[in-house]
Amino acid sequence: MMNRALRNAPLAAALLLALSACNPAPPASSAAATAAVADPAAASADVPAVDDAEAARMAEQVREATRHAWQGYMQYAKGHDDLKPISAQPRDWYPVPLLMSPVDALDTLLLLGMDKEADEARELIVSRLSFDQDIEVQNFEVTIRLLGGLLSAYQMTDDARLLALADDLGTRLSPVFDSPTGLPYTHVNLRTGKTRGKISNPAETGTLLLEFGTLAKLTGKQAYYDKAKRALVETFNHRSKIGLVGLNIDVESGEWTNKDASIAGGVDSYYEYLLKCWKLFGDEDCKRMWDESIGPLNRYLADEVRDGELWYGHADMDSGERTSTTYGALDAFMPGLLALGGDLDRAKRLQESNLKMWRLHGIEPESLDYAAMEVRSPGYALRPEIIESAYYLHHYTGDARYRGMGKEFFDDFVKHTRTEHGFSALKDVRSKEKDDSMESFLFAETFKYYYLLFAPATALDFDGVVFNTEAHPLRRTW
Ligand code: DMJ
Repeated sequence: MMNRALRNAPLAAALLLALSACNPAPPASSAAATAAVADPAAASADVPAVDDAEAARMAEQVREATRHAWQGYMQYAKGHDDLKPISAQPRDWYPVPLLMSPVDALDTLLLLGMDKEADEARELIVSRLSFDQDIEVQNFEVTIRLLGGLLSAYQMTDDARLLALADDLGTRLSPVFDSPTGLPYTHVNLRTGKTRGKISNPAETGTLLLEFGTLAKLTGKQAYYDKAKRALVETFNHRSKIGLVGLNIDVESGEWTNKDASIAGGVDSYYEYLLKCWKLFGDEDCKRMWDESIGPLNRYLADEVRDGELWYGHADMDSGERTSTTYGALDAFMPGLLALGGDLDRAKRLQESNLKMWRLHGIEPESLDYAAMEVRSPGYALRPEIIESAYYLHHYTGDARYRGMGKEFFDDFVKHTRTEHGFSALKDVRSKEKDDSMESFLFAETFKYYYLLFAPATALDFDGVVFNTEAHPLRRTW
């Protein structure tokens, strides 16, 4: 299938330029795997067969689904943050909407070649979005969704208004870094700069450098990079003697208030950014921190059950003792990160566990006890991580098995979550009872990763970009 974005969008043209200088050389094993591409026709028998023609049909189905959700948003929630997909009502995070869905969606609409919808999103953003608001926002979510989305959309369109919005937002968020440790407070008032929230977590303190660093490079304001890097380094510096971080940390004292170590929500993207900040900026400190962190993760959190099934559970950050055998939809990003880091063996094995988790009820739960194979938290929030991992593995191995998994995931996803006006989260994956929620990461991530999994490799210059944790591709132009 010809991707219209390749012909039309300035972004796509830019992405297709030779950007191989963007990333430091990939780890040897992933480079080797890329070269030794498996037979693309040889999908395993237990997942649907997806040849190139079927992949093209799937990519088209993803575009249709994206259009369906976008039209629902435009008809019933235009100018607000999100659409409630059952009641067809808008939902806002704060007293003033910050256009979460349009900002999260814009680069996806461009990549999918949906030019009319992309124009609608961009017009909403430039005409209605203002950060001069007397509202207190969560730094982490606003950074990964809005700052990340504005920056990637700017790089794709060259529309200077998007960079100006990003710069204004970066300035208004920056007071969060003014803590005694340099670890950011969780919330800030966009107009007054007043901060709040001293109990944070590694994901919130350590998932900022891709966005603030890119903003620094594009504006020449180095302070953005330095503040966010200090937050990442301080998170790393507070690791335990055995090299793990916990779940909650006091940003004023630097004391851990919850010592649960895992790759789950609250921690997940901290590890992601250690590796990706090296990939995007070539920052050797990030590489060193990643290299020192992945060993402890594999030593203390990786777990094998039954006949060699690989999972990642929870452990005490000081002793390394196992504290629980839970894993869920958020943890499912880990195969993708392992693949990006060059560990294809663990990546492949963990993605098989992801598939097993999905198949337990025909769609994945928020949390599962993998030892007992019992659901612990039954919701499904339309999350993207399991598809993200399939995409990375397909990229690095060329194995059609990962497109087969993707087809199974997508077919189940549509069957259980599609509504008249969009796609709804599930309250319970066992009963498939729907929840009236459609988070903006459906646009930013879930549809984007589905599309990229099925589209030709030329749809995006994978080696020329680094995805932030909200799947906004950031391109090294410096
Ligand atoms: C997204 O906002 C980001 O991927 C974040 O890192 C984790 N949660 C959601 C998607 O599940």
